[in-house]
Amino acid sequence: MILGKSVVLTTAQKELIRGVKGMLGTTLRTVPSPSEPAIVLATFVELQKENAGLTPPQELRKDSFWLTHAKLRGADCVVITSPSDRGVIYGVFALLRKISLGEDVHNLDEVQQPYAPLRWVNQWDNLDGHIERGYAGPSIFFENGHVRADLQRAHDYARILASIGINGCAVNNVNANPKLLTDEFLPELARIAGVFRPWGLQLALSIDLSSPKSVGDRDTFDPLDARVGEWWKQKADQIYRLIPDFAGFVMKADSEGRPGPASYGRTPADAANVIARAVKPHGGVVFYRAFVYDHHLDWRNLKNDRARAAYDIFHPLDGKFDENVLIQIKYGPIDFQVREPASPLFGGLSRTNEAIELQITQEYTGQQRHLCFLAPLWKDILDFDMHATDGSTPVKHLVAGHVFDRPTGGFVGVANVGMDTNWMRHPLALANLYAFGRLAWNPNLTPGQIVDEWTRQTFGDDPAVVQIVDRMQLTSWRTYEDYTGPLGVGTLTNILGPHYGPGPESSENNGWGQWHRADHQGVGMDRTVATGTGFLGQYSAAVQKLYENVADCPDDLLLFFHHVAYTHVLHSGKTVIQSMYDSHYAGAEAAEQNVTQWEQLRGKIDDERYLEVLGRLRYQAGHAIVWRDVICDWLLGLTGIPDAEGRVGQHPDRIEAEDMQQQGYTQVDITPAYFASGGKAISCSAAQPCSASFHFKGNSGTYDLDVQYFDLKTGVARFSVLVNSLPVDEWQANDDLPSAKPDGDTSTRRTIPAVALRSGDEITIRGTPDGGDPAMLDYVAIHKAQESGH
Ligand code: GCW
Repeated sequence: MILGKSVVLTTAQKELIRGVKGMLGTTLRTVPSPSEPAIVLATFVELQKENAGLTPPQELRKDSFWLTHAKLRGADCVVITSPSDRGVIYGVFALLRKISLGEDVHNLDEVQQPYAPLRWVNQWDNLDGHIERGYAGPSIFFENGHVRADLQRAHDYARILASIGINGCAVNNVNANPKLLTDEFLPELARIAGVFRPWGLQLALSIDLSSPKSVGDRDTFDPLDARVGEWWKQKADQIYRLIPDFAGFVMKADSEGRPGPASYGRTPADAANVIARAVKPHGGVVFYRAFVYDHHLDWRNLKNDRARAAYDIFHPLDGKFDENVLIQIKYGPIDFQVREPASPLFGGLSRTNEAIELQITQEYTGQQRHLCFLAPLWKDILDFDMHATDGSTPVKHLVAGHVFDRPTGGFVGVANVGMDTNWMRHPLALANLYAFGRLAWNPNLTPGQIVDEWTRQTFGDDPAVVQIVDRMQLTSWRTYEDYTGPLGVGTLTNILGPHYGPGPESSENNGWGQWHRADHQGVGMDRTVATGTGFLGQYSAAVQKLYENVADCPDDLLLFFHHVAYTHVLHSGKTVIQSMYDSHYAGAEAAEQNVTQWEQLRGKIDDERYLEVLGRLRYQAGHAIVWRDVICDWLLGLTGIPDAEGRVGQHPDRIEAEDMQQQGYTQVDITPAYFASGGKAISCSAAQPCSASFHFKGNSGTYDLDVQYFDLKTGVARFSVLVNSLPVDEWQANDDLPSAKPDGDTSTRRTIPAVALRSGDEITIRGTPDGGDPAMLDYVAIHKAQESGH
């Protein structure tokens, strides 16, 4: 039964009926008035009309809800109530979550308040349907320069977001196309707002500061020019006429080539405020991104440091932003790396609203091909005490506005879901979206609690499933860090390209960033006050003290803050170089173990998801070895310091393709050499299939064969493997990895399990090129078959 009238309450009711039917098989009836025990959905005002004596145990703020039980019109009722109708939806989802987790829902009396008022996702969708740093297919909002005709997926997305308490969604890329604000386009956006509305989700837009000039009729976009202010005001009024519940704007300016206030010698506060004033009468807000830095810094100057930029620019402006502006701050000072310290800017604004920006889409953390559950990373940042005042001031308090009693504050997650049925590409990656919503609602939850909720709701209660999935998720961040970028070195990915595979030299010697400064003697960025870039001086004294001295700095962030010799001994007792070798091996090993762990779940979850995840975990385990070998070979080449365990550069179980008997294939040098085992591969440029053969020299037995090849995006090459001319496997190199070259992005492993081999057998790999993909082969590794079988 509903008390109150709105489309949101009706949605809440439908969702409750659907959820109860789906989980318990019971069909609830809707009634105008309870004559028997009922579930009542009510705004608090309406509830009090029925029973004025009902008082919640805590004050109910906007979006919060109270789950309770009461006598209404003589019947015993379960009550879900909130000051806002949106809060009732959140309450319904909370009740459904409890049911699905098997919690006792009798005699409920619980108030839940969201931690921060603004909990948004950003989508980096372009109007042509492509999503910047999106890994799960095209946009659910845009196609061919327009809003999609069919917005079913946008509606479903709104439902997902409502289920985790998200109340705003900016639908377009922060590298914003000004066309969105044109008179022609706004009605199209109103259609998206229309499918969001029943879920209490508000539409927001990313905007380009130059709009008054680029799509408007002004000859300037100077934020201090009154005609520009007038343009924004008229634009805002027009938007609110079409979309009365419009949430506000997100702005990226003076960053990575975007226009900004600097063009007119104005400040970010000038830019933010002119727009904030336009939306203010309508209750709108402006999220101004602190991701502003110079990507043309002179890398030869060791004092230059991109990490300083946000604080250097925004701290002096503290107090200059209007009350409906929030500064949207990425969690770390660089850019969503696998490990960074909390941005000093969180502690640097006391008279300005803040929001934290987290990245759900795994741009630098494996792009949803690798498993990397980010809640533990986010949680470390949210709990980190900035010592912004004498008391404890963790980041979560600061961004929610609690420390300095700010009017608002927020959590923003860059989600980038796409048209893929499972939204994120990797079936286990949806846990990151879930975790973002849960932490934005309540950052005091632990990653363990969150993942456990997610696993049970996703795969059911089988203890083996829950245990294995939870463990894999909770260890996945460390595993990914171990084989990509340990000790705070930042990721060693190709930062100039797709940010995916290893590319350790790309981040140095250019203006985009100063990262690891690795040379023959040492590695790491000296960001100390004493001898470095002075970045550490942006933190409070207490935080500075944690990191300023090499001797105290925690190992996990050592190379972020210090440049040290490879022989420097860590708290762990290992040298830097040996620790790096070891963690790359440990990480690759852990990725392999995930495959065997997952295999224990065969038959315990549906085959479709079982096989999909298995394929992804196998791929990850193979690519973790690529990462391991590229980074370890690069370090060995740079330092000349051998691995004390004798592993790096030693691969006795490999047969290099260039050493095989070749037909049609030609040998090619790979540059840099560390992208291929032995620095070489073979390539088939013939029109015919090519082949490469060798004789197995080991003892007779059962072996797993790993075939390492390059899967270029420029075509779909085919491979087959034959033992004594009998085929044992064939496959297509049809992944859409983000490179057209043989490199750390495209190097791929195919494992052929349990092949019976006798000494002397001839093994042949046949490659059939296609288009621009010359079926390149790197090596074959042969090892004793794993016990579990595949
Ligand atoms: O990490 C970088 C990404 C860009 C992104 C930018 C930003 C939308 O590589 O793709 O642009 O951050 O956050 O603005």
